[in-house]
Amino acid sequence: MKFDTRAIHVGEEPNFKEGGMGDVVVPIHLSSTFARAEVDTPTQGYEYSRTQNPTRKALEQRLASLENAQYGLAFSSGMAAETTLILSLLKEGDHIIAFDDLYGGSKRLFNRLFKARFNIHVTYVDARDLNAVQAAILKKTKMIWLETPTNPLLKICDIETISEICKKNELLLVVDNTFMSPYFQNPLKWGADVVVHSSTKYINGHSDSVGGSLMINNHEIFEHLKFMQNATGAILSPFDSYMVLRGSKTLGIRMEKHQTNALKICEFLEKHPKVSKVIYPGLKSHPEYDLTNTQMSGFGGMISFELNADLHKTKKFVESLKYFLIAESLGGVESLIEIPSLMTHASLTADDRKQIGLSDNLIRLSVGIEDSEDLLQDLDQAFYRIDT
Ligand code: P1T
Repeated sequence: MKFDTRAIHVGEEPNFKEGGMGDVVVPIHLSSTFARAEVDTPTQGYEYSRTQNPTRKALEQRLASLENAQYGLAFSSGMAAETTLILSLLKEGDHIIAFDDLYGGSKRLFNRLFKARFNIHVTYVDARDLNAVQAAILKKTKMIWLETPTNPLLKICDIETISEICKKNELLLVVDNTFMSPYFQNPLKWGADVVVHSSTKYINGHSDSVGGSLMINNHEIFEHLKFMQNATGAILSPFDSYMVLRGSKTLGIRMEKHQTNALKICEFLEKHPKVSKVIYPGLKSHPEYDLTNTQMSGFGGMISFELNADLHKTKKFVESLKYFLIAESLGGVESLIEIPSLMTHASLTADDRKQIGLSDNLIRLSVGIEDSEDLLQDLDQAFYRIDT
């Protein structure tokens, strides 16, 4: 089955047996517990909804299939997936090497919870520099954590080569694939052990459900994570599982349109005299453009850029837009705009931001699937308002 077929059918095969009605869409199983006819025999394997739920199970099969993984697990948010993953696989005193540019919330979790309370230290490196990755390995290092492209600077690192470093040093490789979605990149294929997604973003795609997921090939790791998903309990609800099943059906066509629109917007921004810098993986000016073409099958819908203007005028530009809504999050059908230093990455210190090259007036766009002409016109009129 190809991607678009899997996105529609896997996990939602009609059930003609076991009292099934042949539903074309999986029902929302709200029951928190499942009665059994005999003490020793859970009905169809279901006992209690935290442990397993039919709607969530359908989604977990879908998620695994989209990432070409053996197993998928659905959580109540991307952060819940990350927390469960680290609590499951690491212990006090372990060490993580992470890409220096990550979603601000992930850094907050690492620094304020795992480092501060569990003595799990993180060394942040520019993972584009393989020597820096290698040099950061300590005796107690257990895991390398990457985003590629990163949030919000869209830095890209070589998953396959880093996975070789991991294998040689017996480290686990985790890749947060939220920005590309499983449609444009499959990190397991390049040697990652676990893929993380905030399904709040492209996978659901409609800005109406918060969720996260883990996709895995290794049976032992899966069994351990599944045990911890139940033990710690940060599961995705049946209703949200249904929402994500529904949203994920159009992931392929949405990603294509996000990308087409993003390319048109980049072309416009690159030529604009009021723009000083455009970062997008699909631009030849992107420093890792060659790697982009081997590791990913597309470039996605996220653009970061800077204006020839101070923060005051940058805010004015952002506030003058009509269709680009000022909001955190990304990957929905509607276009969103934000200033990471003031919003998604405000939890980083000014020094941290400076070190990774995140300027105060960087603008991040999540390009939606509206008509590109409307989006371009909207940007155009906002440029005129900067100086008025
Ligand atoms: O918001 P949540 O579903 O908990 O996912 C967290 C998360 C994890 N990984 C990446 C790469 C992310 O971008 C996020 C969430 N990011 C935003 C809300 C944002 O606007 O960047």
